Amino acid sequence: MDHPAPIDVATSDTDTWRARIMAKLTYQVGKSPITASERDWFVATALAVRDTMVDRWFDTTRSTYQTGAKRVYYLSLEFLIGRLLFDCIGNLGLLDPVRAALAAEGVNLDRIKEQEPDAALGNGGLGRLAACFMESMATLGIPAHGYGIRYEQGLFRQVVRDGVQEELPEDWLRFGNPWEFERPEVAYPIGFGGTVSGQTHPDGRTAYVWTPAETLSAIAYDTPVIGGETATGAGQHANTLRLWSARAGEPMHLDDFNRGDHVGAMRDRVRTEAVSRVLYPGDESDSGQELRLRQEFFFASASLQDLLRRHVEQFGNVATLPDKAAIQLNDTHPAIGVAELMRLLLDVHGVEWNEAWRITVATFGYTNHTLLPEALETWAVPLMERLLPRHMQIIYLLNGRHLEGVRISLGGATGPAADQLLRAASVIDERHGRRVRMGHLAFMGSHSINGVSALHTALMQQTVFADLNAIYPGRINNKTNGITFRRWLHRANPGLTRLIVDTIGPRMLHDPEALQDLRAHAADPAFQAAFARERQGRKDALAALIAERVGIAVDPHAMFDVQIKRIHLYKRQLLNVLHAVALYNAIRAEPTQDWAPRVKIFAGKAAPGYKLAKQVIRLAHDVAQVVNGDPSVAGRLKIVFLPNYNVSLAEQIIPAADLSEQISTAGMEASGTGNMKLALNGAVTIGTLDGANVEIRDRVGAANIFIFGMTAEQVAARTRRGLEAYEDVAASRALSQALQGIRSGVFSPGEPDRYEGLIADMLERDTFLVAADFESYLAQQRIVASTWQDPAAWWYKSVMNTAGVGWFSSDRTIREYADEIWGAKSTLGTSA
Ligand code: NBG
Repeated sequence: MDHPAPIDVATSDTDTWRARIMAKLTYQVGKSPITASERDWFVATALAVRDTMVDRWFDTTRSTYQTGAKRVYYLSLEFLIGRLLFDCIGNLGLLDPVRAALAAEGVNLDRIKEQEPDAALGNGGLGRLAACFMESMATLGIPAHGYGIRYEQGLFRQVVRDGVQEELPEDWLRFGNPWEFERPEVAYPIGFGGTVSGQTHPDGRTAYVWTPAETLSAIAYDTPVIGGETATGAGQHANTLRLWSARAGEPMHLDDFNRGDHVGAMRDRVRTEAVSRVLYPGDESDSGQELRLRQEFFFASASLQDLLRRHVEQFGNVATLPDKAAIQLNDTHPAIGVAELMRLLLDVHGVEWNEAWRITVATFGYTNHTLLPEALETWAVPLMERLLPRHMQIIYLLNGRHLEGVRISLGGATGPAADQLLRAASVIDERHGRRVRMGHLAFMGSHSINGVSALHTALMQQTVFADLNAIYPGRINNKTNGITFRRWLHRANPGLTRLIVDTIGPRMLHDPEALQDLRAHAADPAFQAAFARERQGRKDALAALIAERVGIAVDPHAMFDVQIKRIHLYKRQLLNVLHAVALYNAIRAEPTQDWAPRVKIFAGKAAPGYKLAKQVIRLAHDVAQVVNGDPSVAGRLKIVFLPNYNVSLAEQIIPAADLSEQISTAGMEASGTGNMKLALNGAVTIGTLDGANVEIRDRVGAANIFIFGMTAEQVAARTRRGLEAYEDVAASRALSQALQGIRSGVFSPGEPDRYEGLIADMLERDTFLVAADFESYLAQQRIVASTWQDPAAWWYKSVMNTAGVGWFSSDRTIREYADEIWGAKSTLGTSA
């Protein structure tokens, strides 16, 4: 027998589960039920559940080998996973027996769940999307590996003291990680620096040999990713998330060690292993640090070596790589992989240049996640030459051939227009010191380049990639983002899910489009009441959490007006805070009016170096301090900032949100995914026509969403005209008053000019058009308030949102990637 008889994964027998968990507690955690802490129970439960996944995992791997199925490789510097316990138990369909087994020991599953630290290996949308995609690929039975870095420190923990964000390390591995398997034998050498030499063979071919100055090892850690419920069962397929950790190649300087200098002998180890120590905390922007480039090459190279080894072992020949492997680049972070695959094919596998390029382009796809100029990654040529000399050579050669093609397409035309096109199309940006444009490299090296919403894809074609799109037509396509409903509805909101199943049947659990059947119930008073009751339960729970975390008492029956996401000027939390100030002024001016009671809830982290974003956090706190303490608005307005936003906190806020704020400057939010999660749980959106909001409107109906503000086209026109905001401010009494209040120190009495910088930024160049959109936002917010006061109208819209967003399931998104980009097929139902 080559492995033990499989555990009966399908069992839902409580006693069996009780025995399994007890065995783990006793023999692996080494505790008795009397001394076991909640963490010990969590670990024992996780280990018992992991055993159940392992057999599925082996089955999947075996059948992928035996059927010769095509594999998907998802390369991402970020996986924002959160907790896995409910994901795994729920996807296996075992929540009830595991809950009952623990209860029999006097242990509460919902409490031990809190013991699991969030795996926060990402900053925001891009990283969370990668986690949803991994879960959907497993559910759909598409053979896939996620590849990333096993950061020892995830995204920083945010604490807010007197309104000021501070960053603390997030040591998520402190107590170990029960989900992963360390694979010390899976190790690849990763080189940096050194020299390249060419040797000309008798046949005239030149072979290049890169001799790195420094080599470290990438060690694999594997986590099984189990699929969820489908029409034919739960937990049927398991994929692998393989994360790399850096180890110093040579253990130590032996000469130093022999001389007795034991510390000196370890000196390089710390530096080398820093590569997988910490996640860069900037979202949408890159700090251009050498360590970041080292991280990118480290994980791209390890992943490519690993997948090439697997391919050659199974299929014998690299020429068939594009038939058997699809590699998706999640943003440009792994784009150096284009040059690394070329190097491996040319220098290691001896493939000739044109054939290597054919293989590369046919294998890679690239997803773009932002158009913000500061986020388009570039690396200084001297840095690249020093760190990756062979790759820089390859990039020059690629660029030379690419520009030659452009020249030919120009049909010999010369002059300023031709020069301009060549400069724009070049992989090397010559404008501010020579820099390698990673977006260009990813574009050239991929057969598919996709945006993440219809609007974003259209803008990609018109702006950043307009030239490359003309040179390589037909490569750009759209794949509107999605979210996994299993985490974001079924597990996060079980009460609402039960109500929906009781109303329209269980098909929606594996066929999200079936949610449309709810439309027939949207106007039914009895259903509305039941829907509202379920949501009220979650609002009561969130009110309790707010009291516990920040000590603010909120009315759980007030409208919960929620903006949760990274703090960024383009996302315009400032617009929302200014609305809070305007509302505060209005309530005080007319205290006897029938105001719709509101609680404004904010959560989100600012990049540590992003000063203006941190100012916005502080302003929200200052305004909250004054508003929450003013008895003249009591019962009508409260403002809450919940610190340390992460996946687990999102799971608690989203089911309790009434109003979803998606108010970015049109054209700037590539898609958004929080917008989808909130609408799915019945929040009504107030938003601009930006990112996926446009498609949400199309699906829930324009009458069931509150749209305001300039369109992307109007933003572009206005930006060309100039961005001064003095006139817009003068035209809005509410805005002028709000700004005047802030500037006169109403909210920062000890320091009236605390927000001068923030306000000057808006008045002098309102890049994000806060002032220009303010009146239109205010007008929609008034309509929101009056709708809230008409419960039948509100609940109708709310139900229509849940009913309308089935299309935003990441299962749908992944099917589109699989069919249209990867050519990968589900193996469900194919027995090995
Ligand atoms: C983000 C965009 C979001 C989008 C996610 C996922 C980055 C760099 N970009 O709008 O801002 O939803 O990517 O595609 O995180």
